[in-house]
Amino acid sequence: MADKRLTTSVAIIGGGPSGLLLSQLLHLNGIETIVLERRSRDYVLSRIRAGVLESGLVALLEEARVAERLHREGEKHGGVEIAYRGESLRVALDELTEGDVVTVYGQTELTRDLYEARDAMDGVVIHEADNVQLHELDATSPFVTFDRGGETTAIHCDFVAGCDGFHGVSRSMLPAEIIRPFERVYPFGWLGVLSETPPVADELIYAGHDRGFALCSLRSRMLSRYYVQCPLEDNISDWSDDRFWDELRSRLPTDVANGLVTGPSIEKSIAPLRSFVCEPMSWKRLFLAGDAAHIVPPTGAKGLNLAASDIHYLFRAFVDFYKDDDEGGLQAYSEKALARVWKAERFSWWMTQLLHQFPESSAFDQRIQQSEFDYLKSSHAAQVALAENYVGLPY
Ligand code: RFL
Ligand code: PHB
Repeated sequence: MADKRLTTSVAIIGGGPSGLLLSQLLHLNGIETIVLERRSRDYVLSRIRAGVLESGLVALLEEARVAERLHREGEKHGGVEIAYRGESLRVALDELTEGDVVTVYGQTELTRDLYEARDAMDGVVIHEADNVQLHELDATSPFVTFDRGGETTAIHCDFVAGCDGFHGVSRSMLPAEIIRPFERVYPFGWLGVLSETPPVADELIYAGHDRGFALCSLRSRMLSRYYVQCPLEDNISDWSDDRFWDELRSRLPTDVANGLVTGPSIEKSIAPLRSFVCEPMSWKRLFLAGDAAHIVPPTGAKGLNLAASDIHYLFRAFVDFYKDDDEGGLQAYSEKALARVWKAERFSWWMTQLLHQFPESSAFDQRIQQSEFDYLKSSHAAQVALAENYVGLPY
């Protein structure tokens, strides 16, 4: 039995970007939500993750009225560089896509903006909610329970949005007989370093090299984000700052490596790489969005952007339901979201195949990878395909 009872329209599990954005958009449309987050706010804001935003996500943040700082501090990038075994290609995103660009702005900052917007509207976000459980999702009035400060609370609602990331509880509520998971686990991870140094280049550089993949990214003119592919078994303690910088340098084109400014790392972490899709993305009164439903390897910069397109479809479906009594959007949600998800899965898988060293790769695989890059370098059509996927396919 619960000690306390709350009611809302949509209970949202997870206070990451998906959950906060959904909550903000619904609130602006007069629909009540309660967000339940397992961690503290500081913990959520200490996670360093995505950095590249598609224009569809930027438009959604504008609609959510949280884009002011992003427009002030974010950087618009009209190109990215792809380097491969000593050769380089700049892909002119804007020219190849009739003017579309990406915006470089950290997920941490975006999440902070969303929290501030939720605070300003007195949105309810409950942190450190333990033992979150979902009940009676197949009835018209489901409820969610959680423990906090020695008390159990029940939230009665119309719908539950599972925005609780890959390791959340929501996905496990889909019955075994209807859920179909699709997965590829890659035999390596990414070691990421954040440093208060000027970025080595104005645009992102993705580099494929015999020693493995490397990425030069940034957060601002004085904050750089770099990654190198590393074995899955590696620990952070295996990687001193010096070892990281030496490894990064060895994988970059010489002129880039020579310009690299190094400094102490202010964050260092290892992330495994995975492709994953859960079909369907909804069941009865439960709707999954973001990493709760799918994971992409970060090579295509698509994870956060896919979370945004899910939220775009889901929030509109809820508005149709509450304003016009129209359930069509909710019924079509899974199919609509999955159509876009699979295209981003394909692109992320392709970028990963193109630029990483796979331990099991044969001489044949190596030649195919080289010819993939050669084709990209020589073909306008191949560059258009990369550009239109990188800036984001339409919603
Ligand atoms: P999140 O961010 O994981 O948030 C889920 C939240 O749910 C909470 N939670 C629970 N709350 C209550 N009860 C439970 N039982 C719960 N279980 C979990 C968690 O604490 C968390 O706060 O998922 P969300 O909101 O769907 O957002 C997805 C994005 O975070 C993710 O896709 C991106 O970060 C992926 N990603 C990138 N995406 C991009 O679009 N562009 C990029 O450049 C990019 N780079 C990256 C990335 C992810 C990376 N890592 C570390 C995986 C680079 C890296 C290195
Ligand atoms: C980042 O800046 O963290 C970042 C950028 C591009 C990616 C992945 C991560 O593809």
